[in-house]
Amino acid sequence: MKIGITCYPTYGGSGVVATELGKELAVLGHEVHFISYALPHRLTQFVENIFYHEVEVSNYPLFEHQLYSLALTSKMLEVIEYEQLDLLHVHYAIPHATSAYLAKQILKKNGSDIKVITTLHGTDITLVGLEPSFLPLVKLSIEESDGVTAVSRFLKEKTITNYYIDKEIEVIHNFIDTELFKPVCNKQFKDHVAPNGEKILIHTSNFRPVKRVADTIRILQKVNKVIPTKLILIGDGPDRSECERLARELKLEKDVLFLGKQDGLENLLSVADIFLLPSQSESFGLAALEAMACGVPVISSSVGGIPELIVHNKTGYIAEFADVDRMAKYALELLTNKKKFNSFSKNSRKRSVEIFEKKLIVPQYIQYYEKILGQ
Ligand code: GMT
Repeated sequence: MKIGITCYPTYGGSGVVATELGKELAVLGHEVHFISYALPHRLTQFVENIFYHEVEVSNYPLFEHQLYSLALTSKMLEVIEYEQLDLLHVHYAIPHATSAYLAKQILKKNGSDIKVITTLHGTDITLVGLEPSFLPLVKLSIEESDGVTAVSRFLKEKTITNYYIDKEIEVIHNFIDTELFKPVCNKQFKDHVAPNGEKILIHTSNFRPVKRVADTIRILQKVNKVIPTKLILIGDGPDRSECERLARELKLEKDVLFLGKQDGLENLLSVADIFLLPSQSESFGLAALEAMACGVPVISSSVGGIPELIVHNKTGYIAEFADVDRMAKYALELLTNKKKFNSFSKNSRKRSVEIFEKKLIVPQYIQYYEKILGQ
């Protein structure tokens, strides 16, 4: 197949899923054309069968705001026509599904067509998409897609109820390369973070309010009173300064390491004892899956699609959203019970390999492509 993929090229779960999917499709012999405003950050080296088409946006002085969505439609049309694409797979509804819808309409006018598949990832449905300025467009673009997938059962239900959409939505969970993300020994990094053998908590995200990163610092404060513990925070975003301030205010600045954006997470996650995900909303939790594949148990809030990933009391613990006391209690339970910790760590790795390995999930996308192309 010749597949066009549009996604956000920056850090963020939807871009990671789209890029890893494209890479695996290419390995399986398909031709993949990425269409975006920058090279996706996980596309780090040359891969045969993968092509990148950059969207150029006009800077015409009359336009106070850049018209990216429209420029994207034009680039989609160009790539569909010249590369003879079979289908266009867009990740994150806003604005990608709308740009694809427009491209499809233009093709129709010219007596041609392209199958469009939209994958819903999370905040495009649960947060931004609900804003009055986006809602009608998101609804239309989903309804007019030839196929729609969601990354969890939770997200599928939310889409149907929030947007009154009467359409089949296929659930295809996030996936992970368990040969890349696996338990590794990184003694140098571990000694750097915890020179006196302290326990290690870790969290990775884009520091948006929805992630509640400050909760991870409050959990550390409680755990640290019982067991010497460090907290590694990876990523950057709007809440980072506030979190740095909180760490100083709680006199934890020596125990919280802000690493900023990092590549090569697979070499860092394994040093941790527990991954924290206290999000307010989370359609799946790819970051937690990455940790689980590295054998790191996860303590998270009980929101969104997280219970589809984490099995309470087996691979980790799930607590009420914002219940920092309980999350700290769970962390202490794991950090003080070696047998339980080892079992949770083993179960986490096993679950990632047996259910969410990319070799199991990517074929679900291929089957879905074939189904939509056959309609
Ligand atoms: O919140 C993020 O980290 C980014 C966001 C995105 O769409 O780029 O992530 C969403 O998509 C991921 C991949 O499908 C999911 O694993 C995340 O749970 C989801 N984030 C939220 O729902 C908040």
